[in-house]
Amino acid sequence: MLTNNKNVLTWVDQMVALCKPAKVVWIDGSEEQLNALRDEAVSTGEMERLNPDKLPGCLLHRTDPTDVARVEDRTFICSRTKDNAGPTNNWKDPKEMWAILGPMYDGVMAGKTMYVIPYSMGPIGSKMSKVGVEVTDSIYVVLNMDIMTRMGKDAFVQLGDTSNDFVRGLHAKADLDPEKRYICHFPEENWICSINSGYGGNVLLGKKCFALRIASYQGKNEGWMAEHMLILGIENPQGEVKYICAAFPSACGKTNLAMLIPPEVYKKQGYKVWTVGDDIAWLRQGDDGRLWAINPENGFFGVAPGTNLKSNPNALHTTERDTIFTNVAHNLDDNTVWWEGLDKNPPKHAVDWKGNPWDGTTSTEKGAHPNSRFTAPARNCPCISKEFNNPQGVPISAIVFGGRRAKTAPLVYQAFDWAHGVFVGSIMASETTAAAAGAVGVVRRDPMAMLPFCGYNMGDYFGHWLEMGEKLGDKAPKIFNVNWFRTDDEGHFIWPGFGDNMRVLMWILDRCEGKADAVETAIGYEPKPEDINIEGLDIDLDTVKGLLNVDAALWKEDAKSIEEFYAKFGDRLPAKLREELDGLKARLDK
Ligand code: OXD
Ligand code: MN
Repeated sequence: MLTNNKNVLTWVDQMVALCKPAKVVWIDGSEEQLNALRDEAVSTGEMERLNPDKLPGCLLHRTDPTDVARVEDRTFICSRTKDNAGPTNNWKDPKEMWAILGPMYDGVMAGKTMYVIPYSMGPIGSKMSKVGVEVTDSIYVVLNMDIMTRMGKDAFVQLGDTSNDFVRGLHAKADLDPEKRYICHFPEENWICSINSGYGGNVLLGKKCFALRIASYQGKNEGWMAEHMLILGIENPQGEVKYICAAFPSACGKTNLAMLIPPEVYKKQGYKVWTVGDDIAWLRQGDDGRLWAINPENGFFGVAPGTNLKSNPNALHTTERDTIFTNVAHNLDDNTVWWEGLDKNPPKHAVDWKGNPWDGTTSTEKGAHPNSRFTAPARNCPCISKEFNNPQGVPISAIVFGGRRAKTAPLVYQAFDWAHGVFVGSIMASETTAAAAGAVGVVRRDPMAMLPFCGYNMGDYFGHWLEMGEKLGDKAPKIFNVNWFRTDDEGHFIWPGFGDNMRVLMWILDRCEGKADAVETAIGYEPKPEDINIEGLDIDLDTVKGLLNVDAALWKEDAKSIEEFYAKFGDRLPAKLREELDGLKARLDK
């Protein structure tokens, strides 16, 4: 036992009585204990040790082929009333859900070991951090939680001996039956239950389940925000660093933006970019009135395919040691890993993500699953911010929303004020691409990129955003929207993206500091085209003008779709947002 906290001890006793494991192991976080677990996982075949010279400390794992991604249709918010979960979440009455889950957990760990994982989301010692305890029957979970959180006995020190403010997480792999897979959240009880999955997003309960779904609810009650946002710092040649938070729907390049390499024009002047986080931000008003952010995580759970020396060299270097790879291809020639988009040399002698022999030089099948992952410690990242462990977090100058729009949204625009910025975030959307099944060009609304992650009624969530703005007053960060994905008539991306996105972030920071002018349009403030630095790029001023073009007809169409989307929320939609929509329509008509 690593704690005297009776709330923890009682709960763990209850979980032992329910799951009936043969053995209980408390995870203290020591290297000794972790090494023994690594050895055990390797000896049972759960994991494979990779080349110790090329990938020291790295392990490979394959999940069940039916268990490779988050399962939104099996994810539930079990608040006491359906209204509290809102129209965008699956809801079940907590009692009904327990009636389903209870029998499934009963004896589920018979003959197995239960690992009790104490962990802190956020730096130990920070007032912004929160503690969770996850019990699981999976060593893979323990080893991933070690990378993704501050795991071990210090988390119990952070919790203290009497507090009951910890998130309970119960995970059992059971028999991985997709029909019986449940990812359930009980926000009013501080509880998460996950069963029949071994895939990261469903079982590393500190991440999406706690740090977004439960934490968003806690944040609303406690006056702070848990957001699906990266945090990055831009250091100018004088050594001053300004921080930006940015929210994008899944698979829009958050990790790449968080770790971007400045283009030559900025590099030569001495600008640097620092990563604080790539997925989640917890934001709180500081004593100085400004908004401060921490990254509650301690590592990166990134998508491997497409990560390469051009798209994201920093991510690639981050994965060179002490990393867990999941569902990538295993190169047997040198016992390393490979994925589509890593390089042009797929291995000949390999094992694919399903565990079958695979010849990358001839096979038409993919070697790595499109959602294969690396779990890598933040400390490995060459551009990790020196404020990463700062218990105060970092002060935020700008909040950036973005989506994937072929024509509608311009490269960048600024909201008129905070409330308008909340409107801009609430209408965030992406168009489906040919890469996904289903119709192309269908608009999916994903407000603040939180659609799958908001743990309560999203109408109330918008209300909470508006309240935060009132609290922050003139100290509030400025809010922007970006779109890297405008296409020409042949469907090619016009903007180069990747590191060059910094050119847009620079205008954003200049706006925050009152150094750049803007043009007022119906949708917000836009840059003057000449204020986007295109030195060294293959595009000219006319192209920038095109990227900034606002097509009123398209926006009027969009306003109709926003109207429909808003209708879902009924009277839980703050009146202010309806006013913002009316304001947009009136401006478009002018
Ligand atoms: C993620 C996601 O895995 O947003 O970060 O889906
Ligand atoms: Mn994410």
